[in-house]
Amino acid sequence: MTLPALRFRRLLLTGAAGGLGRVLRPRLKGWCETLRVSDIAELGAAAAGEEVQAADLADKAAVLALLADVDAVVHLGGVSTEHAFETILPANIVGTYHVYEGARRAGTKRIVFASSNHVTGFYQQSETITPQALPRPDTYYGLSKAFGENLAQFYFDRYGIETVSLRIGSCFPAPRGRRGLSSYLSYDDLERLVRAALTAPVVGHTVVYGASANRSLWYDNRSASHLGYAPQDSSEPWRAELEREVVDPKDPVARHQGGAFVTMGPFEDEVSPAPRPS
Ligand code: NAI
Ligand code: 15L
Repeated sequence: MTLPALRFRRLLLTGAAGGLGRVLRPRLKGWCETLRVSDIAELGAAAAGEEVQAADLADKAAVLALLADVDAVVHLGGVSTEHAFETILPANIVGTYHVYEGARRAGTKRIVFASSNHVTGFYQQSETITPQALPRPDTYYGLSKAFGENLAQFYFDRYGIETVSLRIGSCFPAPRGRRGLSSYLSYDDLERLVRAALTAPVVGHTVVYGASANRSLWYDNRSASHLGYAPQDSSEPWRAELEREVVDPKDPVARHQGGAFVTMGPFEDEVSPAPRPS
């Protein structure tokens, strides 16, 4: 893949120990002089051109220190599936606020925020939606991502910090289940999307769905065409296999874009801390 010209002095990648963080960590390195990687989970040793800086997103002082001298952020860190509100709150809501406050104080110009398709998970799979559709979060997790998007809008309107909020579909090595025929995002298309989000000249606060060029898409991304994101992969190679999966069309999991998330929880009695990647 052709990389953009080197543009950044220091890029920060949060959630660098997670599934997508591990995919992006080596790919982002070529786009900056220094890549600062952060997580609460083990990150391993710093490679050439890297700085490793552990931080709990809920710890304000640690996150403010994380943003020092950072030009742009790829913010992936946080709880990435449904949990009790008490688990989501510190990592995703308070934590994302800390990232934006750190960016404001450090003069950081742009943030690429890993939002989620679960901001709009209660739309039907029969509907095609745009990033401007009214949010219909399917979980506390989806609500926390809607908050992050609102935070991004506020920090742009008030302080001029630009954000691209990526409503990522399902980004794994291969689609998982029939729903993945529509929601699948390949790792290479994720890289293309993040590169476009970081390098498009003017983005204000742009919301875009993160999916590959799947034949059966639920998303109309035309309002984000200024990003220049052009997916090159699709879920088509898995179609025959995934279409063998039997689904009950009356099942809410099969009817809604959010899939299984629409029936998850509640997890009131959960006492465990934020999950770690396996
Ligand atoms: P992941 O769960 O593998 O990685 C998230 C990382 O955040 C983990 O390494 C975890 O240790 C870290 N983290 C959690 N709480 C933290 C805290 N309090 N302080 C610091 N770090 C903390 O998730 P994945 O799949 O890599 O996703 C990355 C981001 O993209 C997440 O924000 C997720 O919500 C979002 N996303 C991912 C999708 C996917 O298909 N993989 C789809 C939609 C959104
Ligand atoms: C997400 O937001 C999650 O982070 C990811 O683990 C998947 O569940 C994905 O959505 C999905 O909808 O497939």
